[in-house]
Amino acid sequence: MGIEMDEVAIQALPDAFPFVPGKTALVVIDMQRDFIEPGGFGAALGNDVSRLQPAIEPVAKLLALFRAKGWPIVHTRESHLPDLSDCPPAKRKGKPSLRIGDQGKMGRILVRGEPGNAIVPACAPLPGEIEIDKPGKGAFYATALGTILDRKGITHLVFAGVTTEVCVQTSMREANDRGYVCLVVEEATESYFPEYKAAALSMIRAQGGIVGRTAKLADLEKALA
Ligand code: C5J
Repeated sequence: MGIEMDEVAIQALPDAFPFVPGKTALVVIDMQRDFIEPGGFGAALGNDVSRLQPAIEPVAKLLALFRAKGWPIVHTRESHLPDLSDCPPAKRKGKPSLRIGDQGKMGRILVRGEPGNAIVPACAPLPGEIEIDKPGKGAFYATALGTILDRKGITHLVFAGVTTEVCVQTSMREANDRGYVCLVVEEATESYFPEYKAAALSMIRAQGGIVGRTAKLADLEKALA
């Protein structure tokens, strides 16, 4: 059972995020070796994977905070079945040095169960935490996430993970459409492109927080201490 507190207003942009203990889950998107370490999918697409590494420590801090309170945690992995039956042909198009399903330095690229598909050790799930393997960018598409959150009575989501403008933003938009009140923690998300991270955070907070809010990790930690 988590520690119950009254609703807490977290300083955020464009306005305060109403954190409701017992109804708020942390969703950590795709902190996988395939995106963050050399030799995986991110690198095969020509990206400088070192750019994602600054998110590791803030994500670990968020995990520690939620674990200390006993609040729900969701980890996602972008992954495909070994026979790629859940990978649309369009997703294997383009000219990366390695395509989804090809053999890379950390096993088959973006394939479920391969070493590269695992979450980096500093952010690894603990027993009892929710793990979602997702074939798409969004965490709700073709997964049981919505059903699991409904059963737990979750109405508010705090997002972290990589990459800001792809899987984090897509998942947050899916959540927003489903009625969840959403927050993304700024230091706990990264992009291969700093300008895209800045733009994604700016889009999220635009128009009165049209899909959610953004907050600094320190403001979350201070308010929830
Ligand atoms: C990408 C992701 N960038 N997790 N996936 O393909 O953002």
